[in-house]
Amino acid sequence: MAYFYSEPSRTFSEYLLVPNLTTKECMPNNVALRTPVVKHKVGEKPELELNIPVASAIMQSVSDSNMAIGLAKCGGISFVFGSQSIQNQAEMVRKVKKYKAGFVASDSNLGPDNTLRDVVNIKERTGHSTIVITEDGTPNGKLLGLVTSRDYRLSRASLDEKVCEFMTPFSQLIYAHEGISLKEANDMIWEHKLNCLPIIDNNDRLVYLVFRKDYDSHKENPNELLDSQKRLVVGAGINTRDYKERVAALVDAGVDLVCIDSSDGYSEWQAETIKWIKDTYNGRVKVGAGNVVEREGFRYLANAGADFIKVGIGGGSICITREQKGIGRGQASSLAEVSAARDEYLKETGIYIPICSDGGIVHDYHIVLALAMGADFVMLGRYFARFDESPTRKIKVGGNFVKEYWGEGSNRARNWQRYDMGGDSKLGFEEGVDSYVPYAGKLKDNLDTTIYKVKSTMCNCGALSISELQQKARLTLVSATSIKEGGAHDVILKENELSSS
Ligand code: RVP
Repeated sequence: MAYFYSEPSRTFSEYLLVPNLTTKECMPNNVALRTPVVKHKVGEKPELELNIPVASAIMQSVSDSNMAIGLAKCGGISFVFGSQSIQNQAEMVRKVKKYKAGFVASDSNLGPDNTLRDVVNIKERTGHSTIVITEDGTPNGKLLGLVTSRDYRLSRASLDEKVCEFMTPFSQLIYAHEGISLKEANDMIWEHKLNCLPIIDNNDRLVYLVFRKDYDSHKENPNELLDSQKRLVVGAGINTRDYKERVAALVDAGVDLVCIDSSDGYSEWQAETIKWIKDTYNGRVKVGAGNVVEREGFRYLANAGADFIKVGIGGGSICITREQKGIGRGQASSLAEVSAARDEYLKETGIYIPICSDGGIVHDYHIVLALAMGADFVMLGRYFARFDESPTRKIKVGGNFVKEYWGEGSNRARNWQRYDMGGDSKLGFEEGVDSYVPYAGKLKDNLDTTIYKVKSTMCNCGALSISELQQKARLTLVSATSIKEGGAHDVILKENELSSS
């Protein structure tokens, strides 16, 4: 006879945290959110940790190199989407690893024979007023000069004037050679009163630019997640089909860890993939697996050697797996069972395997609930899709700006490997939708507020770290009536009054 769970499947919005004593040192500034990402022996330092407990989803509409750079600067990690060619994905990873805080690849480049008209156009397109002039007009061509707004007067000059006639030529430029540290570059910027310092190689080819304002922005990101060589940390999604070639290319590009991306991870395909990665790279390449929603799935992937395990089936905002296939489980019930299984495994083996709560985070407080329920970090798609840094188009719909956001199981992404059951190489039916999310601006501005809220709630719970929260948290189920009580109620909201008048 089929097994029936005695408890209903529960999700985040059905729970609240009950405060504990807030001691005087429980202030948001004192809360540390550093959290492990990979398994480790108890008492030992994990090889990889995050500075804030958030990851961006392995999705075309969320995690490209731009998002990965933005999120790593804030202390989290992106998993660059795997539903693209191996070469493109490796290129995205390489771009993140090459990114040096403060050192930027020039995106406004022209050749000496371009005209002032081209300068005006490029300035309009990129919004940048420093234009690099290279022999072939590429970002890494031989440096011939710079054009800034101080080099021309639009009211007097002809738009047909050639760049080589008014640029500041190489002979008059202050520049530096590759290998210079950010601090040294910054000293030169101050000493020579520059706005921009070009960095060139031994053949006078442009490598990077360092801007005065970028050095300041570096200081604004004290949580930056860096590897031992001070490069940003980045992850990548893989599948259980082409993993041999894909992992090799990603490792070559410098990826810090990979994660098998699947809607249902309790499978022999995943165990085989993990084993191959562990054997081939002598355990050096870290691999996450999932997704699972209960104890057996967790134990299966733990025994297979997974470094972290993702939890959640069918809870994603764009996910229709539950409707299409009738599989899944409420995210809170899944997390409660999997974190209990993790603790059981820890007791038996002395090894801690981090778990990641993936999908269904709607409100910021859901993040604290997920952590309190045992997650070490959370993965978010919808949340990050709303920001400038996500790879999708920003458009105006009904007078409001929105960004596109589509599921990996939608016809748009056609990521059949994620839903692979070992048959034909195609997406048999849709498990995701194509949608819009409200545009929300810059990642950092939003994430700063979210993290501040997370820390504040932790203070209410008397916890200064995630592990303390997990030990101390007291969770209560809420009735439908008390959920209503939690929002503004029995008042006339001024916003509504104004908008309807
Ligand atoms: P959300 O943050 O609620 O938007 O959920 C994101 C998660 O949804 C992803 O990390 C992934 O696990 C899942 N997903 C991605 N595509 C689809 C789908 O098409 N069904 N689901």
